[in-house]
Amino acid sequence: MIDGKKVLFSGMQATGNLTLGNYLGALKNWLTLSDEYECFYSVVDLHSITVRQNPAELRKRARSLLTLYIAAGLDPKKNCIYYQSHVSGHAELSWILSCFTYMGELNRMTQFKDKAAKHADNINAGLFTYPVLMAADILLYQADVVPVGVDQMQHLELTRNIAERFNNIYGDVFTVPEAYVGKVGAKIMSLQDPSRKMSKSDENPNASIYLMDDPDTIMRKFKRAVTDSEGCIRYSEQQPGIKNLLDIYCACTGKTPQEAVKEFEGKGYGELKPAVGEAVISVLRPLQEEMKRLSGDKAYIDSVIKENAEKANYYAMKTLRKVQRKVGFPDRIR
Ligand code: ATP
Ligand code: LTN
Repeated sequence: MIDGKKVLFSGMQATGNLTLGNYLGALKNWLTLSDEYECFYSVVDLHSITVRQNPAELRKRARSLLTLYIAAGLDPKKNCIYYQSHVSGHAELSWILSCFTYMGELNRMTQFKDKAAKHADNINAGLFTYPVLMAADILLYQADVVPVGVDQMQHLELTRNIAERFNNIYGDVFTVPEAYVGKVGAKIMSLQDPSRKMSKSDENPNASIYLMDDPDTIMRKFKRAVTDSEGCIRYSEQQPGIKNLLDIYCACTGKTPQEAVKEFEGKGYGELKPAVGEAVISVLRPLQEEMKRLSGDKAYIDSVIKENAEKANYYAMKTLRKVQRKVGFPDRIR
């Protein structure tokens, strides 16, 4: 609890260009939760280097992601928006927690298996212990709730297990967090292969809508989206391509799948696809305009970075000092 409010933590990696999946699965929920909770939204750059990065590129993307959080509507006066690398407590707590995490647990993580297969030439220890760092992110702020897409549920479950294990040994140190997965848009699929999630690291640019895509590109990608030969519009697992388009449509318009199916009754894919495109374009337009405006305001963004890193450090240190005492590290002499 901070000032009588429950705490929320979430983060995104500054790797690749953000997709509509990131927006609908994560960012959009962050906005609706931001009044109710004391929020920490991090650009998790420590996580990014688990795969090889170009330094200049990473710095640029990290800044643009931080700006995007604000452009999406998160007020940095109310929400703590900061770079993970500016708060050393993340790495310090991660080390401690890694001594309370079993190899067997990490071996089961599907994201590690996927990423290891994708980056077979660089299966580093950081990629393996990535979920421990994520647990540290969350537990450092004593977060009650963590909004994520469904793909992160396994990491959240591990975080809870680590927190409970630690608490069982040392008493009530950590708040055990709950995941928050939004009802719509929790898993947006690739436009080219609806059996895979839309991912910013997909090599095929037509598979994903990027948040900065212009309206023509968005429309073109939807028109090319892979569907099926059934020809009718139903919300069913048997038609994953159409279901995905309806999910996107609903997440952007606030309609329910039933309402959407009714709206397109008797219509063909040729009508559904541009309607989805239009819905996405209207959601992204204000975001893109705000992004352009904020990117030009260097002094403002710099001030957000500085002030919020201080705020994050304050809360992070409070937890870290407590944990260090509990495990038996010597007190500092002042
Ligand atoms: P990559 O595919 O490169 O591993 P990513 O697109 O999954 O990256 P992350 O930074 O790992 O992006 O995820 C940021 C947030 O967006 C997470 O909460 C994740 O659950 C959510 N998210 C990512 N992709 C989707 C998707 N297709 N649908 C819904 N939510 C998603
Ligand atoms: N692992 C997450 C990003 C992430 C995160 C977090 C999300 C790192 N730390 C803490 C929520 C809370 C991902 O790959 N999407």
